[in-house]
Amino acid sequence: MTETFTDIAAAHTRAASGRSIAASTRMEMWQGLSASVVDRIAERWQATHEAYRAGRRQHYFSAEFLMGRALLNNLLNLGLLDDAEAAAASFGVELSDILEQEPDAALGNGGLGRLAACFLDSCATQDLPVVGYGILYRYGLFKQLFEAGYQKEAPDAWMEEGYPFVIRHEEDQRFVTYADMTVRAIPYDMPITGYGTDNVGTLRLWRAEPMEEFDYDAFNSQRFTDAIVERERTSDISRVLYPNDSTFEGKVLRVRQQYFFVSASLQQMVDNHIEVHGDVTSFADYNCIQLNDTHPVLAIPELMRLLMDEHGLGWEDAWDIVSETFAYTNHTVLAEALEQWEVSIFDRLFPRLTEIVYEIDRRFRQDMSERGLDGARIDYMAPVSGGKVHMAWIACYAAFSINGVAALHTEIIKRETLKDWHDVWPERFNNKTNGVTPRRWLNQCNPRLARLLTEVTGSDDWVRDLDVLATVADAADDDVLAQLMEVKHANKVEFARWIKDRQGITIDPEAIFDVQIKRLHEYKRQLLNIMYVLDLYFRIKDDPTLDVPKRVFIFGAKAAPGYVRAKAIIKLINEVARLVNDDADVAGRLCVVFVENYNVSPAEKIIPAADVSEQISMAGKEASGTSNMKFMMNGALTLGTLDGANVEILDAVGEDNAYIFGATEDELPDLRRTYDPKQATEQVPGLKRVMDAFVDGTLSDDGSGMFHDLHWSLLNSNGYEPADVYYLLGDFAAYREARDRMAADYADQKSWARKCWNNITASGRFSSDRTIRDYANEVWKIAPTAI
Ligand code: NBY
Repeated sequence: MTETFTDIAAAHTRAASGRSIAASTRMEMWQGLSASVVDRIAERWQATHEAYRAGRRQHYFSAEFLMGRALLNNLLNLGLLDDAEAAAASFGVELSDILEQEPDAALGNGGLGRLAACFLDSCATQDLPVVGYGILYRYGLFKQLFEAGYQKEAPDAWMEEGYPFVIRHEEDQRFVTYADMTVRAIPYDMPITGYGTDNVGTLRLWRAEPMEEFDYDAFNSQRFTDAIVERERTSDISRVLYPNDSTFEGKVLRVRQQYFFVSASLQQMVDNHIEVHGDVTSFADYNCIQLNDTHPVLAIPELMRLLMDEHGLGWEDAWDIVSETFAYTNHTVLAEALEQWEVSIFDRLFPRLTEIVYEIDRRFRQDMSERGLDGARIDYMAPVSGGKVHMAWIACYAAFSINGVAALHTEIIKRETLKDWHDVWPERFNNKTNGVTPRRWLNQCNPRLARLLTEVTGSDDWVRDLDVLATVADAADDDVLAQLMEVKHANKVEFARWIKDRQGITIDPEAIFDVQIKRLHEYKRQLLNIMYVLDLYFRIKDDPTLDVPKRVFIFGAKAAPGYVRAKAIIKLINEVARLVNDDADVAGRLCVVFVENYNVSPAEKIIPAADVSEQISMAGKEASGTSNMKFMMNGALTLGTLDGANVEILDAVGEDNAYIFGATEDELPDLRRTYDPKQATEQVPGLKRVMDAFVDGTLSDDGSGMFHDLHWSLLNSNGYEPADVYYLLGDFAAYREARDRMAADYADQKSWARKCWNNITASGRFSSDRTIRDYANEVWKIAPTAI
């Protein structure tokens, strides 16, 4: 008798609960179904390991992987959704209720970490021999709570109730040595299934543990607590994800984390290579490493150390291998984000690596002076200068490929951020515009639209090849457009129910859903967004007969816990929400919703319901953006500046299908020269009223002064930065014009629907499958290897 999926799921559920199915919780059912999925793929996972072992392979090093939930994604990839529905039905519960039990694996901050997750999905789906390496943080990105409108942080103990999707591999442990301690690195592997393939990829996450279970001598002497404390010091390394997404923080524990996962991963890679190919000399022929920003750049000196100290190579031979192994991706042009570690920290933690870094520095300086660079420039570019180790400079020197994440961003790093390197090695630079996986961000999160697309294109081929959608760009007759609007409406109804359940807020699905979801940062300009809302509110108060369409303004954003001004903006949005939502004069016309604890799973509910995608960063600051792509795929129209990948979205859809406003990156320097925010405040109608509301008691910051600070920063220079660094007041009028026009256009539902369709069908180039194909062909030089 063959066992059905239901039998297997029931067995695993009973194993998880130790009780009957009837007495098992939905959480235990989630455990049972998840274990059944792992059971189902184990043989293929093993076969994939073996298929990739001897060939050329790619290794994606990232301090962050923002995976979100795994169960539904795996069920869809494996074609097990119906089986899972049947299992849930036999348990007497809804599958959706079981799925809602799953915590998000939030091992990342935002775009950078989520990009890594989309990339793994695309690698698996395209049978590419790629493994991701990172850290199994015990605490993921903090949980956000609102108290009186303020953000509060709570720990996210996401694995506490057990997590079947990571498998511990004790036998593959490595030791990582610091000057003051040696720790065990234990790998936990997460299977990465692809859509429509038998291959199963791997994400390897390392966890730090003490060398021995207990220091028994200390334990049995008078030093009981010392022994416990020592154990904790070790486990600290993988304890928590640092919650900064845009500013460098030179904490010792952070650099320990970085060294921890790159050292363990490299040791394993070198060991594997020797096992298969005999010795290290051919390492770079078979291995390539992509560095996701500078967080894993310690891998460069660490690989030097391993090749020289552990495997007997001389400097030149080791450097030849290193300089053919690494490729580096830059994700930001913000100066405050660039990692620069105090030499003294390096010296204290890993003296041998410090020696190696100094030798890289010495040779770099010599190399550059032979090329005729002047002393000042050499000193600026040097790996070590001013008592700091410059991680980006080490990356640029050692890597054979340096890429930005959108066309505009790549041009900016070539021209400014990394100009000196581009002058010396222009051939190293290339662009890889980001993408997002259409499995999670369309097929999975928007089943209604997925059905429509399958119907119109005649098959579900688009799930693996999003370019297929372009073939039906002109196929939208009135019937298809009507169906598209029905899909959107149904998604909005569903979102309205979700937010009602979650936060008790009632919203009207007939209104325009206008959404900005991303980390809270001044450059992303959530403040500009809420200033528009305030202005619109005052306009309606002034003239209740004003003919404006109903609007729901949706925000989702976490602020780094130490980013005081970002937290002030959260408080401000919440206060505007209170003002607007409590005012009977605008009831039914305006509503502001701040989705608490924004994360991958909430994004999957919000994006399919969105009409308007707010992508309003100051031009030149957002490297790419990826939510812009998710919205486009789901039929929301972009309201944005010419920044990051918005430029390419505009290029893909044409200007009739996007709402673009504001100063461009090349205009800003000139505009800035004469820019006077005080004058703008006086001259732009309505702007002063909005600014005054920050400080005249209309909005309360409970006497903290934080709204005064926001007001002040828009109008005054602090000596380091100009007033209104991010040009909110300069772009306000253009933003309002575009946003008003967009809202008015919404009234013509058929023409709006056609724009949505044009966005969806033009989104093929923003599939991460395309991005990954470009990396695989142009940088990694790897080929699909189906099992
Ligand atoms: O990377 C983001 C960019 O802002 C966005 O434009 C781009 O689309 C995305 C993917 O390329 N950068 C980002 O998310 N950065 C971080 O999350 C981050 C995290 C940690 C640190 C710095 C940045 N850190 O220094 O610890």
